[in-house]
Amino acid sequence: MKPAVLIVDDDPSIVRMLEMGLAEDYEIVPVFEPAQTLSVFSETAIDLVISDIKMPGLSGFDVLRAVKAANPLVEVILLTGELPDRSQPAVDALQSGAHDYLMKPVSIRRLKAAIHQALSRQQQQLEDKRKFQELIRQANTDFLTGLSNRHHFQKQVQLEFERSYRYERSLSCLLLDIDDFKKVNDEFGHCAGDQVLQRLGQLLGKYLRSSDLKCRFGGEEFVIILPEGNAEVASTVAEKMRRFIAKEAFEFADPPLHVTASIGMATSERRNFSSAEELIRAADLAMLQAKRSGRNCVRAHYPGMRAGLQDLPIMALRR
Ligand code: GH3
Ligand code: MG
Ligand code: MG
Repeated sequence: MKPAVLIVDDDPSIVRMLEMGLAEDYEIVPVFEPAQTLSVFSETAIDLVISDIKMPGLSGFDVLRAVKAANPLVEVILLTGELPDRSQPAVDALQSGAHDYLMKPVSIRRLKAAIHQALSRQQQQLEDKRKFQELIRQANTDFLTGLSNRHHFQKQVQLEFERSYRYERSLSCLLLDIDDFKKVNDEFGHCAGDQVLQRLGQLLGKYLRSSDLKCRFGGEEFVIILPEGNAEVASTVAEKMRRFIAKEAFEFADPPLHVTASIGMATSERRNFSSAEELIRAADLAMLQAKRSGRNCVRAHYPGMRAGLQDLPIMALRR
């Protein structure tokens, strides 16, 4: 597909002349009425703009500013026929962010070279942007499960917690720990264990809402934040998760292996927790309670729970 080039000049003969010279290589969008430039630009996918500087009602600099505000990656080449001071308009144009500045009469060869260079620069910038976004994605993602890693999650959960705290909205946290996972590794090998973690990550991605935060918190632990989720919602989601995990069959074993998970949940409402860390800690305590209750079950945190567990050291509960 040819790149789309918008050409605007109040002199129709110039627009026609440039269109003829460039039509072989580019999809030309001619604008004869400068006032229509911005509406045409916003309604059409344009890769590059060529604009006269001096036009009635709208200058080339106005076009440049509007184009860059709408999409900084679209390059603009300015043209002018004025000659009183040859260098000043060029300096102004380039300082304002134009890719290039050409004097009339325009040489088509020179213009083609400028367009080629502008589009190459645009491609390079797009590629840099894509690589940068990919790096950010990788830095935020757990490579095995594709969920948020702990570092990224910590930032996300702060924001969600602050929002819920400020507006006194509910927010629930589920902490899920796979039961007897060490045995899976011991019996079927570490790669099989990795497959289990990977599949559970996919299941969480599939069954939970995109607005829920999903994180691989540690080795075989996952944490989920349900924004706007009250205790009832949390309990429904946790039970649904517990069931779909237990149902999943892992075919690397014969007969297929089933794993289970213990889930702890805690709900922040009416400012009962003062930080995200406290909320997660409460869900962790509830998860340990689920382990104590025989595993493969869901337990909710309640205000006195910490005291109830004090007689047993946490490490002992974790086995
Ligand atoms: P519990 O029911 O009490 O949670 O028992 P558990 O065996 O699941 O818990 P434990 O904490 O004793 O063992 C966790 C195991 O998870 C040990 C560790 O080797 C394994 N693990 C942690 N991270 C990974 C990983 O990335 N891949 C694999 N395959 N195993 C992992
Ligand atoms: Mg664990
Ligand atoms: Mg475990």
